[in-house]
Amino acid sequence: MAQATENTLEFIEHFGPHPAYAAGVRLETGVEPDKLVKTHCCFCGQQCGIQLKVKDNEVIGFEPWEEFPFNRGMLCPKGVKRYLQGSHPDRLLHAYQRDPASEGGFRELAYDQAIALVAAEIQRIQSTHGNDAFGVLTGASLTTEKAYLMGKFARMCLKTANIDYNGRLCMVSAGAANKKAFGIDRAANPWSDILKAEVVWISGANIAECAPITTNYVWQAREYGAKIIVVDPRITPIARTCDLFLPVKPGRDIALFNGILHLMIENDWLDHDFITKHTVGFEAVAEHVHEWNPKKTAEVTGISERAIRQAAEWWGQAKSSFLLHARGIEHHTHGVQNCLGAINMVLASGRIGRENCGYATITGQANGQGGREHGQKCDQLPGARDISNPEHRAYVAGVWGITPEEMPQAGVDAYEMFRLIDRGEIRGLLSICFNPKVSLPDNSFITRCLEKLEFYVAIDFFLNETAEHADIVLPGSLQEEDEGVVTQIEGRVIKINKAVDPPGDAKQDWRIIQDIAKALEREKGFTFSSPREIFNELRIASKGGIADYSGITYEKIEKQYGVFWPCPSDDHPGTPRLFELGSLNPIAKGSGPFYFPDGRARFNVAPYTPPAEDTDEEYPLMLTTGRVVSQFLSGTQTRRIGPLVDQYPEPLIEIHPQLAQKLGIANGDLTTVESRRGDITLPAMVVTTIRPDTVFVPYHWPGRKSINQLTISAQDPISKIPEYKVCAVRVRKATGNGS
Ligand SMILES: Nc1nc2c(c(=O)[nH]1)N[C@H]1C(S)=C(S)[C@@H](COP(=O)(O)OP(=O)(O)OC[C@H]3O[C@@H](n4cnc5c(=O)[nH]c(N)nc54)[C@H](O)[C@@H]3O)O[C@H]1N2
Ligand SMILES: Nc1nc2c(c(=O)[nH]1)N[C@H]1C(S)=C(S)[C@@H](COP(=O)(O)OP(=O)(O)OC[C@H]3O[C@@H](n4cnc5c(=O)[nH]c(N)nc54)[C@H](O)[C@@H]3O)O[C@H]1N2
Ligand code: SF4
Ligand SMILES: [Mo]
Repeated sequence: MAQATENTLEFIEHFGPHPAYAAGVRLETGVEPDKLVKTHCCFCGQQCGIQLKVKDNEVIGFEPWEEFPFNRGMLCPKGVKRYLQGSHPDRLLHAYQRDPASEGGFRELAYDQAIALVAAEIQRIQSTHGNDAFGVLTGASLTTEKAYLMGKFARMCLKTANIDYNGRLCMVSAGAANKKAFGIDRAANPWSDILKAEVVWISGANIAECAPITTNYVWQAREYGAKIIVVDPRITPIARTCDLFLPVKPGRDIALFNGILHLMIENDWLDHDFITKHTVGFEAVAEHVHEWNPKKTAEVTGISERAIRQAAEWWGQAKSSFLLHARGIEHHTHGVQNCLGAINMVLASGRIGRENCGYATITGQANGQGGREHGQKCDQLPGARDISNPEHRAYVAGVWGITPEEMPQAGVDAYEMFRLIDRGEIRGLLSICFNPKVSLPDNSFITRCLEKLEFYVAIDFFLNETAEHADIVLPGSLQEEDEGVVTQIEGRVIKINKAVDPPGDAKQDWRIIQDIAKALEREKGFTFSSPREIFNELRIASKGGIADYSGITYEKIEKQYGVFWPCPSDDHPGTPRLFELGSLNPIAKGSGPFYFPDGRARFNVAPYTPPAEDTDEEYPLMLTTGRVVSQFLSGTQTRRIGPLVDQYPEPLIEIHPQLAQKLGIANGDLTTVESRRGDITLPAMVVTTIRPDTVFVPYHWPGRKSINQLTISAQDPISKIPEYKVCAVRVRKATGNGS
């Protein structure tokens, strides 16, 4: 490793030191707090319970919150260190206006003046080019109240169709597949159903690094004797302790799911009673998977026939099971089909809707679940309603006090919005809680688009890399500076509690949005005085929808440690497990547990197609991208937390020793990876835990360290998720200083 350290240092010199090391953060040692606030972690979708230690309006540390049932006091490194971001010197305390003559390219501006400028520019652009010429990009780290308000703000105040959110890069493939198969988009089970499952199947999820508390559930299942099956091109930490590892070639998961179903049918490992009574479409799927014999499946997936047969045997014969997947199968141009393939396997087994029998996608962002339910998606209205459905439009318009005709129709997805910017159809943009310059694929295109905007306003608590292109930056709030609900990984609605006030001129995000509405003289509908008021309207707006929150209150959440939706009335306790046989749902009106008029789940034929950009002679290797445990998403927050930076300072290229040797690359060597869109030079990390035909790079860094310079902007035709998990590249040892 000596060489790795040396080369890494050389690399750091090349790119300059980390701002995180400059942070003058006050440490918690020996200070007695004024109060402890029970709340949740601000980072991933598991939303671990945590108690924040507060002294003099500053979060100075944490205590475990052992009673919170999901994590029982456990936290991962990010949760432990999150308190270090609040007092970071980069925290935005004022509004800023772009000014190339000023240091850092921005000058401070009075908050009210900034709001007035934003309103004037919105008015100018919309009156000249039409309402849709102003776009809104939002995020799923926002509380559900804020997410709801953003959807309402775009449709009712700005009257633009063009709003979408960063969950477009995250949850939409699973969401679309769940809707197609079950009629509802939520984890089917609480995580306690993992504990006694006989088989736990994990596809494309690096749970030990990305859903660390879930690892504990899986390990407990193993203690009870469960067999753990992991499918990933990399031997991730959870794969190191699994019973069967299937090293799938990136982009080939449907073939595997179809191959397993083929063997289930061949061996009659099916729940015929469940299939007959509670599903439709099995015959067509059975016919389709007929061709997916083990030989063909092995050829396409790169997994041995023996391992495929073993997996099918364990899965097929189990009495109870839980299938989990995450972005590894979803970040694909056939992400929806991948998820449908997984669901087919679950439905054929009949193991869903029962104790210890479950299925879920692993939600990513803090409010990845709640953020995808209440109307910040381009085609959606609150309660997971459909913006193109006349009844849904009429209901929500009624709650908002407008006519359905006044409500815009569906807009376009987040990536397409950039294409519209490129074509001059969108000229102004407001972004909140989104860093597309780092997180979208082929991001040199995104940078070009940002420079084309006539006007761009960003709301954040740090100046993220996208906001560096803004004309106006407004200082928003950190999670601990506001209250509201989020919905975590299991579908449990929980409450974020306020620990401190926003510092300086920083404001709670919902206040900023309402200030803009007021400056536009379109205040009607935007005069809420608290998140609770917004929540109470959201409850009504969601009533009767699939994501029905109408029976949830802040008090009920506190009393029950969260409430699982749907919760359609005040006396309803919530619904931890969906699809229980004998249960009814609002759509089925008496006939069955799935969310369709006939109460039955749908099998869907999931045909295999290769990735959008397959390998060839010129670009013979596959690049896949993802995460490391100590960094979060585009890194805006975690790259400012010194101890997390120390844990994994720079992106590294994971490469197998066989490939490294062939290319003359040693561990730590600066190495160049090149795709048709761009190149990157980083130190190599030679590991035996990756397929020799694949390289992996984490994506949490900006600029020349951003792997999204190389990724492809091809999207799934249904969900519009980008294909982050596979594109074609070539790899070589870097020449000169690596630039
Ligand atoms: N530490 C940390 N935790 C996080 C986050 C973070 O940024 N950092 N982000 C949160 C968010 S928003 C999300 S979406 C989740 C993401 O959680 P995960 O989806 O678990 O994380 P990823 O690293 O994106 O990808 C998961 C795995 O997919 C594998 N993979 C790549 N291609 C394929 C393929 O074709 N098939 C299969 N089967 N596997 C493949 C990768 O090798 C990787 O191990 O994590 C959440 N938690
Ligand atoms: N190559 C590659 N790219 C990927 C992925 C991958 O696996 N590979 N994964 C994709 C996935 S799954 C995701 S989810 C996206 C995430 O991509 P982004 O959403 O762009 O990443 P974030 O870092 O969450 O950016 C959110 C911004 O919101 C700010 N923020 C956080 N909370 C709040 C809040 O409460 N209020 C306000 N005002 N601001 C807030 C943060 O400071 C940050 O600047 O990245 C995607 N990009
Ligand atoms: S990042 Fe996720 S696993 Fe880690 S403490 Fe926060 S919520 Fe828990
Ligand atoms: Mo995500």
